[in-house]
Amino acid sequence: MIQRHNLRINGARLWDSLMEMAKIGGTPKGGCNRQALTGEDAIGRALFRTWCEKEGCTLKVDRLGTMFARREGMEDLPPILIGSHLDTQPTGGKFDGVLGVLAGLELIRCLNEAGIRTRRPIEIVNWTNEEGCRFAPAMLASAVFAGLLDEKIALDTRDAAGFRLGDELDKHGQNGDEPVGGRKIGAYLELHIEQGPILEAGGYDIGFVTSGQGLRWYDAIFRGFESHAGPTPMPVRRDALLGAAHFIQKINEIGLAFPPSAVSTVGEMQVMPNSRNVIPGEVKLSVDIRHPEAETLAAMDAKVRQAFAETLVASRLEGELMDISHSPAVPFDKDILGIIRAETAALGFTGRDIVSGAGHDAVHIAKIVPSAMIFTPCKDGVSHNEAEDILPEWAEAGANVLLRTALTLANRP
Ligand code: HGY
Ligand code: MN
Ligand code: MN
Repeated sequence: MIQRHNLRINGARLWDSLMEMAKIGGTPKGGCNRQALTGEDAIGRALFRTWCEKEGCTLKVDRLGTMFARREGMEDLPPILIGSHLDTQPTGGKFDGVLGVLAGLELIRCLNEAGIRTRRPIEIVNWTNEEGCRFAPAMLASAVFAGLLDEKIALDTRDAAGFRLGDELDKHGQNGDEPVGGRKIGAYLELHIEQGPILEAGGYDIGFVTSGQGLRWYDAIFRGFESHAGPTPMPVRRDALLGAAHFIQKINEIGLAFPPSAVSTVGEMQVMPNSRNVIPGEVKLSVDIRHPEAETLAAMDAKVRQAFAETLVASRLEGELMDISHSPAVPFDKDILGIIRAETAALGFTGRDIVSGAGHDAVHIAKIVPSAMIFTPCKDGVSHNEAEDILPEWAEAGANVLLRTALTLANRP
């Protein structure tokens, strides 16, 4: 039997699996459109299931469709969960989320080849609806698993076309009967691309993710008065889109007001009736603000509410500002971080501490289970873009650190 310290993942096999999965929902520009609980997502899930069952894993699926591929341990102890998400943005990349799920699968393949049995069971997880682009909020299933979001609210969430998440689970045969959460877990590990420029720019192989930054999502609705673009005099107009434009400018100013870490984004907007010769009567848009510190995020939140109120008055509009989600900043487990740092050094890789700018399922799971994340660099820091790309050696390095960290955790009493 190969000794633990000589164990390495098969980088070529991991890369092949990543490229195979990337074909599902593949876009002409080389990205992926495999949005949560679409037909493409169902095909990707089926491929993941086939690969896991080929490795002798038993698949459990919970009521929100999250998949757990279990490899039994020698003792019936709470499992080590390793995973991320297979769903993508509409113009997503090949690696966001997918790297973490398939590196977990590669870890199982590697243990099977080496004939290594761990004390604890290991489960590879594919969390449903991490991205939040189709069904808000993001990290929806892991939030319910962690007891942070009500399961029924999650199932009743609708996408922009009005499709209900629970119905989409049924339609694509993705609903399971396992309870969502409520069971003991030993630890959670998530390998993910950084989705920012720091590691590549610094020439680091690995990111030691110390915490996930806090984020708040809102929906804002502005209501004015639809009328003819020709005869309606400018002074009497109540133009919802003009008010929204002022608000978007204010949201950007809030992101700039707390340098260097604050960020703010308006990513979605629907204009009604969206006709070129009708003054827009209603506009609905999304707001995403983030910061690593709770008190600064709170200050940004207050400014969002103030900007909204001021916009309604200045533009003579009505409207609502709705809270969609609040994921507080969360520190990851220091003990596991220590193992990640040690294994990185033992493998001869370089690494540095980093705060996650993006949200991840680990951010929610860390609230109930000792959790940690491992980052790999990504080219030019680009993600949530079809050009997202990594080097195979980055994937291999990250997966080897994941393997050895998982082995340590899975052999603890
Ligand atoms: O929004 C995020 O940070 C993640 O990609 N869901
Ligand atoms: Mn992700
Ligand atoms: Mn993402």
